[in-house]
Amino acid sequence: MSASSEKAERVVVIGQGYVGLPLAVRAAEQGYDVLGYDLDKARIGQLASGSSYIEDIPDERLAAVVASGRFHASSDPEDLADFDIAVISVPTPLREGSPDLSYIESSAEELSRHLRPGACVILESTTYPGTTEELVAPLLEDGSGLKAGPDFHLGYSPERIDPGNATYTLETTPKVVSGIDPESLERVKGFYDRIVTTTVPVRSPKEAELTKLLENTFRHVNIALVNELAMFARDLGIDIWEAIDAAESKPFGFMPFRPGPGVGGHCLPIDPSYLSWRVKQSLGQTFRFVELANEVNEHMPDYVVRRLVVALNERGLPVNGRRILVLGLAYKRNTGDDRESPSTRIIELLTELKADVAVADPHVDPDRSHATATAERVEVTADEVRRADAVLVLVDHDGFDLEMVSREASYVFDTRRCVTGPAVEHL
Ligand code: SAJ
Repeated sequence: MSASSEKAERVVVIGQGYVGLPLAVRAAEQGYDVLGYDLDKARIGQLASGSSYIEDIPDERLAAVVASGRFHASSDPEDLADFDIAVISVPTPLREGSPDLSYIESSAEELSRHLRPGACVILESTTYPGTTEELVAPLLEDGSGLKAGPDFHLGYSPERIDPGNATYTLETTPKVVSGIDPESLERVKGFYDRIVTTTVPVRSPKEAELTKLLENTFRHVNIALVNELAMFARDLGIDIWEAIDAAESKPFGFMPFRPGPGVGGHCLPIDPSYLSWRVKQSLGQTFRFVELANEVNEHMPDYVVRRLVVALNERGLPVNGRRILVLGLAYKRNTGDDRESPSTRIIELLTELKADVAVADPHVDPDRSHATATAERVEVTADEVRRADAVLVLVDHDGFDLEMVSREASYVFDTRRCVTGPAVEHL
């Protein structure tokens, strides 16, 4: 279909976050008539004015599709009417350790009121295998009186957005696609073939749902492996960092992961638990790798604090009243996202020990921080470093002047092996 000759297909993308907005903008650029839908009215206002709050979408790209008339933003559910293709890209958090699919449910219910014969619904949110067919399909059918398959297409395609990754973008990252029947798969694949370079069809939504969880559980388990190994290697007097660097020289059969202060972000601390929950709920079995990985990774903040306490104790300094300069609030380097960041737990623990905690992170906007722990926010100056009894490096942001830190600090505990010097200890 040429964009000029026939009426553009209408696409609605529910959820305009780090997944939904790039998809909506790309679809508009590819000639679809796109509605970016989100409940957050402030976000909608920003989008309508061409102001992007997602680092992967610069204002210029957003403003161009707004000006083209192919992208509109709305929080009014009535604007979901007449869609040909609807994509659900809403959060799937954990609530007390169990999946919370309430955003998917409300999105499906909203869509069902506007679902027409021949339309297509695609779920992108990360969730346990079975969600598309056992939860979303019935909600769409109940609200519309239509039948998934014969009356409308339905499929699942996991998101693989890595915020800030300039190499692997939405367009250049292969996209796994699926449908509840061959016609749905063909329709879902056809949509993404216009959005990304490579699509990867699988036999059903369950395989696609599991693919995403496998990808992130693989990382979570391997990070836990090196975290547990780091603790043992320390007690055995072995440099784990050097061993990992050496193992990385193996050109096949090895993939390096490195120890850290814990695992944060919106993916790894959450996605694997969707898998273990499903196994428990459906089979009554315990997914031991996930449970163990959670246990090890969640223990790292306690381990980091204990190492710091011991180091201060060796210098005759009780933690109580000590000035600790924490470098890094974000969950990983060069990002401003501090969701589930281990830094939060570490700051809480140090505060409970009555340390005088100061935090520096140029990437994390204090007004948008999710950190529950309150601590003084400072710049990383030589004065602040000299004033501290210990500098605790939790995130290896490129913007930190680590040469100065190494030169001026009386003691540094570096959990990312990004600082060297006589006063520096590594995790
Ligand atoms: N981490 C370690 N050691 C490692 C790698 C990560 O401690 O060797 C920690 C990080 O510091 C962070 C957490 O784990 O706190 C998660 O790090 P991550 O590198 O997995 O980053 P995420 O959570 O942003 O993962 C995303 C994922 N992308 C999607 O789910 C679409 C993941 O699949 C990507 O592989 C990853 O980005 C990436 O490669 O950047």
